[in-house]
Amino acid sequence: MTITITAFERSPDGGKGLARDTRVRWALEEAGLPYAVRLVSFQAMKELAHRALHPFGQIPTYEEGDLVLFETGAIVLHIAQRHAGLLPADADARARATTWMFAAVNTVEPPILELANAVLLERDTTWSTERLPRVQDRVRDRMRPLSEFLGDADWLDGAFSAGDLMMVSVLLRLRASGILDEFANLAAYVARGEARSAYQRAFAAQRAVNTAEIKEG
Ligand code: GTB
Repeated sequence: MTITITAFERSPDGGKGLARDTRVRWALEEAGLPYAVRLVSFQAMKELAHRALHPFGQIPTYEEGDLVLFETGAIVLHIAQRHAGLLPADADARARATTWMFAAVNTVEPPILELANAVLLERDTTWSTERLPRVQDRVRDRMRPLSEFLGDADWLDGAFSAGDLMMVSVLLRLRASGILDEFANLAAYVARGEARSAYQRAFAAQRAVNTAEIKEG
């Protein structure tokens, strides 16, 4: 059955792979699944046709026959539960890998998003300079224990899993701030994720979209 995802017609990051379709592409590549991509403009995302797929008018979405999903955590979990390569066979290890997926989107990603918003949207405010260090420290408050937990292991819980895929995807957004490099083992962990051939294919696919010449008309 054909899998179709949606992605930005043109990502604001110009192809750095930070938009969330990259993590879905990565999961599909890890699972060896072919997929199609429907590109949507910011305007189209807010129209009824897209909101029938995504109530909040965002990307990515995931269609597989009659099944329509949104939320990258749910999409990656769906892929991982039905295809080999992203979750361990042992039931307890599967539960732990799923826990790391939730930790990535629920515990680690929120302060990283807060930081991105502070930098992108609040720079012109009078209180930005005062607030920014506090927001950065809230990110460090998550990075420190994560770094301690990972230690010198390659992945969070044994072999690479969907938990690592989500965590690396979340941490990638932190690179530009310099905070990722304050934690050498986490920077190396992210680099290990990016070095995977499945990630490379996912990254190249989204980059091709975002660096292609814009067609007129
Ligand atoms: N929790 C949802 C999920 O995980 O699927 C969040 C989905 C989401 O935030 N989607 C964003 C979106 O559609 C794109 S990824 N935004 C448009 C809107 O809300 O109107 C977020 C994103 C956008 C741009 C960059 N960038 O340029 O660096 C990075 C990440």
